[in-house]
Amino acid sequence: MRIKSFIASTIQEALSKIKSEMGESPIILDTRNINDEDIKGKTGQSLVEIVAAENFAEKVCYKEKDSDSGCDENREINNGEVDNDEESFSFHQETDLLDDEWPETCKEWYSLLCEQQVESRYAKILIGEMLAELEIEELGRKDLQRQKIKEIMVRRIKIFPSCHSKDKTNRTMVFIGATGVGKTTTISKLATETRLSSGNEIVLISIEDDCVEKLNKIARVIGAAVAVVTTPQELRLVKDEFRGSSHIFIETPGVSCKDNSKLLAIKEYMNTIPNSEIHLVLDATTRLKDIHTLIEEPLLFPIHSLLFTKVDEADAYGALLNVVMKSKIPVSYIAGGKGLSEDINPATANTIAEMILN
Ligand SMILES: Nc1nc2c(ncn2[C@@H]2O[C@H](COP(=O)(O)OP(=O)(O)OP(=O)(O)O)[C@@H](O)[C@H]2O)c(=O)[nH]1
Ligand SMILES: [Mg+2]
Repeated sequence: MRIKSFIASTIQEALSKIKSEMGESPIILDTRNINDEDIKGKTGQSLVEIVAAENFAEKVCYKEKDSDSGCDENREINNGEVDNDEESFSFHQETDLLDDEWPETCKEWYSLLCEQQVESRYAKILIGEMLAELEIEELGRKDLQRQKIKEIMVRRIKIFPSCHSKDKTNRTMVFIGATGVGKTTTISKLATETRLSSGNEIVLISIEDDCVEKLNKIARVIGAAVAVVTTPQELRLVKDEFRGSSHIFIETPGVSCKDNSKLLAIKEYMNTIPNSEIHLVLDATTRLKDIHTLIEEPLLFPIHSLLFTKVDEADAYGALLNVVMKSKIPVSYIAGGKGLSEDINPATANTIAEMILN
């Protein structure tokens, strides 16, 4: 569906412009006088604005006569399930509205999303889909626009299933990420929560870390075992030794995603513990550009989930969506708080979408 605003000196003039561009029976969505506070024509005369949409039914009939494939294309835009990959978005973008033809409310959504640091191309994708999916009579309703944008975000945000799983045993969770993003704090929170809710045996393992003070402290409080390993072989031995434990939490040394030699060293460790969940810990306060470089290059080993920390300190949450949309990696947990035993929750797509839209 194509919607466009037409401005002219008189209604008749605007209607004739609309008909020449959109055919004999366009759908009129809105009309208004542009008054003194708004813009005026060159000579100062008042203007009228008409927002019109192409009459899709008319277009389909016309296309049916023309070619079958054209009809399929239109049916896909209006009725088809929207595909989840980015190419389908550019399809909508190309065939539907251009940004400067968006209704005013869409421009407001675009600004809000950009303020939240949603990358502009993703904001355009969300709005393009929203326009394509709303019925014509729904287009003027801001509440429905919000609901639709949220729905589209929710479809895009994949959630790591194990964090909601009822089967809470036999998990080996590895936490990888840059220095200071909150790996130890996150392990402390999850270990405490697991211990309190299940009472199961827990082991905290630190790789190549000579200061495990924080882990030791939390282990004493919750009654967990702690081990420090300095070689992949040691890691395998420790893991075997504690194979009866229900949860093994492993902290890796802080690493930048550009530091290939350190990543290779971590990979050696990962090779000795197949079937582990590898969580990439990301600080939600990291600026959009920096967070991108973290996932720009494919890592040397698979990342199973993204885990966001420090949401309590972030002033915008769009970066979460950017990373999720770009990487297509599911999100496991969202943490927000310095406390060692609180403020961590399994992620839901709904929560992330609300964080951005609020
Ligand atoms: N506000 C807030 N602070 C956090 C959060 N998670 C961690 N921190 C703080 O961030 C700092 C670093 O946390 P750590 O857990 O030590 O980070 P790390 O990734 O283990 O750091 P290294 O082991 O040195 O790589 C500490 O001051 C934490 O209190 C969070 O969710 N919110
Ligand atoms: Mg640490």
